[in-house]
Amino acid sequence: MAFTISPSPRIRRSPFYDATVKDGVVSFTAYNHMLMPTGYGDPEAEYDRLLNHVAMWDVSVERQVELVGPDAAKLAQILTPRKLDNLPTGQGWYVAICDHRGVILNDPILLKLAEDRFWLSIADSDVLFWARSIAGERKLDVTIFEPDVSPLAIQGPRADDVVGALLGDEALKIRHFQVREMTLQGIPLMVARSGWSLQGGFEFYLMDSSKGTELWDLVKAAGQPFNIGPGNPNPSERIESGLLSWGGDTDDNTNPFEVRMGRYIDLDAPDDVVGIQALRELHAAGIKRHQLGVLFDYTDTFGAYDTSSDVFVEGKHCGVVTAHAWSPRLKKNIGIGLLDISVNPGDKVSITLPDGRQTSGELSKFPLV
Ligand code: THG
Repeated sequence: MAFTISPSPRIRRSPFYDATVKDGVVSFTAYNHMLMPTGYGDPEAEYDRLLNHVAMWDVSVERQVELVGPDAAKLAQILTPRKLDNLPTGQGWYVAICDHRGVILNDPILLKLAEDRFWLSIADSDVLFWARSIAGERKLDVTIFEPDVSPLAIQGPRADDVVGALLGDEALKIRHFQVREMTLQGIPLMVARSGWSLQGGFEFYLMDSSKGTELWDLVKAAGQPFNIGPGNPNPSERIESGLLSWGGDTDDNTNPFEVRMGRYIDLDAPDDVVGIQALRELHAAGIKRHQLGVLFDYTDTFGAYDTSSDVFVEGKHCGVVTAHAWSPRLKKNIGIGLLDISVNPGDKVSITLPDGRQTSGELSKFPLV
């Protein structure tokens, strides 16, 4: 199958688009109405850079929803069932956004930039509409918009070397999920220690989309001594690490307790938080599904699937595998299962792959390595 994507203002390009094309991007997905690179033609090398060297990822699809004004803090709290009283300025927290049913609508990083200014660094759903409508209905005095901000992730064990070379020790003092405004040769950035892997690293939130290629080239040059190369949020590493992919691992009924986000939910959050009453009830009733890793016996390398696999124990359907990948470290196919609460780590399961093939596997806790 060979096709092109028709140009459209609905499928936006990243400020790093030209640079990623020059560096050999071979595939994209769509995320937050933008093109997002998903590969540069050598998956094993891209995984190896992330685990053993350093990788640079165009993740400008992690769009920001800015809340600014007298009621910005109030709105941030209404949107998330994690108590924000102790969130310091300059800090990010991983949060859930839930609807009135307690169903997860998004799992952003909430960054507090000032007492009256926040960014929701969102996963793939339209939080802007949700936030604006809730602010309007609750009569809050807050401005909500998508700013010109595009993250570039630098991930892997040598990320500190690259960021230190670019920005000096000031940047290396930034702690986990903290964010600080800095400039790199006149390019305005928010610099954070974060990223969608457990290999460590930074995200540079570029605040001027006209400087995408310039920033990409500076990071690439500083990373040369450390074997930097292009990559993307890595499906194998994120399944090994058990990082949630909203919209892939979740469905239209998934609540935070089912997908290991219970530790980010405060049941004593204020009563005006959207979904808090439902979350209290869901918590009291107990979950019926939970998320576990799946280690497949099938050893041919998986391709990517765009649908889930069905999982059975002794002939009985007990859930689905929502994401599949080859793990070069484990030399196994691995997956993320959303499974009946009755099944447990160590259980043997039968699996029907999306293409109909039958295989078997074993369930595991996260992380898988
Ligand atoms: N960075 C930024 N924005 C983002 C993402 C990101 N927006 C979309 C998406 N990723 C949001 N989802 C997640 C999911 C998991 C994590 C970060 C963002 C994550 N989780 C760790 C864990 O679960 O172990 C640590 C959580 C914590 O320390 O609180 O890192 O990647 N800018």
